[in-house]
Amino acid sequence: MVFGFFRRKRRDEEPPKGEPPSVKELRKLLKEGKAAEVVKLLKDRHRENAELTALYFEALVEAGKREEAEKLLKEVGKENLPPSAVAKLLEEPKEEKKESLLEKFKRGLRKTREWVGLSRFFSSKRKVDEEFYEELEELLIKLDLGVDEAVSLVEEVRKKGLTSVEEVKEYLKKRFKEVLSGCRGGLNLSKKPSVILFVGVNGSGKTTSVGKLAYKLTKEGKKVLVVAADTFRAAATEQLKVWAERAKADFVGDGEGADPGAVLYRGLKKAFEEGYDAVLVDTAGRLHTKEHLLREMQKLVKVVKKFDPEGPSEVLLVLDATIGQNSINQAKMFSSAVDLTGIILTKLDGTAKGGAVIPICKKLKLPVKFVGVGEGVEDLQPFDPDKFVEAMFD
Ligand SMILES: Nc1nc2c(ncn2[C@@H]2O[C@H](COP(=O)(O)OP(=O)(O)OP(=O)(O)O)[C@@H](O)[C@H]2O)c(=O)[nH]1
Ligand SMILES: [Mg+2]
Repeated sequence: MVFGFFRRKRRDEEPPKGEPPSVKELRKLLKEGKAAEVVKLLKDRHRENAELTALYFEALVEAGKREEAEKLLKEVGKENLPPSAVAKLLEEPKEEKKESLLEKFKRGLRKTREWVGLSRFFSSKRKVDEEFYEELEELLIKLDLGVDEAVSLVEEVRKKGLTSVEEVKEYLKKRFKEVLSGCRGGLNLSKKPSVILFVGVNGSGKTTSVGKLAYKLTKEGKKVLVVAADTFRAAATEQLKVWAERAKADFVGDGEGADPGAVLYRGLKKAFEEGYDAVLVDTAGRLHTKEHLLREMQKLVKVVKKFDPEGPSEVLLVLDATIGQNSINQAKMFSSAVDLTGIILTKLDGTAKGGAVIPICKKLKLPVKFVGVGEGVEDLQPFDPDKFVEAMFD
């Protein structure tokens, strides 16, 4: 009843029916931060005249109703809308909607879950019999766990004599978490500046990962320099520059055909003289030959050693998760030339081979420092084995 009273009281305060709030009143509401209310009030009225349309647009932007604001912008054109509100709409990063780490992994591993049918398999009410074990083995192979690994894991489960599907699921989760916990590892940023080289074959996601990491670090308040030591591919420098701008990081690059060692030298000189916290170095993914590429990486490490005799703080191998277990060969190739300190596994969102993390982790014995779960600036996430496994199954 009390509720009814207040409702009635509020209604009494509103302007009498038939007299909609004036532009002045609506502006006042907007100023008071009641954008959502203005949106409601103008929902059916904003086409009446240009002033109301402009006001409605402002309210949509303020209320964070991006999609509707974008639609209106397209419909009426920016010349008919308040420039400050248009600027605000265009400026705001699209992915403001905050996702938790688990949600990000879940989104990233959607294909792994759906294509491989993990959640379907484990949610079914079925008996744990021979047929079940056979299917489980197939499933694990599809996950790109590797045939040997899949067979031995199923053997292990069989020996446990588990009787329900739920128990098997929990057992596998536990085992996956155990394996992956050995690959946990944070970024080493103990030096000032910490020099981080990104290496990997072409298309694996180096440049994108440099950009995302730069964004993450500048957001944490760090002074970040991005260096374009991929001078082989046309447009590589330009691509990285765009990322650096997006990340609000400083940038050093000379463009196509420059000597990558010289670019890196210039970048490091600046970073050591001007007190940067981190230097992120993008490198080429393809040169004339594989030998040439590996020698190039060695040269870059030597340049870093001129500034820091201990060498780079991190040499991160960027691997494309869609190639699954094949990445193990790539890792062997790069580690024959330089000392890798960790892995960034990209494109987890685009693959059903999310399970490949397990053999990669087991065989390479390198920490997985980050995983890429999309092309957005915030789609690089620290690798959390427990959350990762949960996201894989649920
Ligand atoms: N879906 C998805 N796409 C990604 C991810 N990371 C990178 N990409 C895409 O993969 C493509 C290649 O990424 P780049 O960062 O240019 O790869 P690179 O290793 O720098 O390639 P090169 O410069 O040719 O050696 C781009 O289209 C990226 O947008 C990710 O985590 N998820
Ligand atoms: Mg690149």
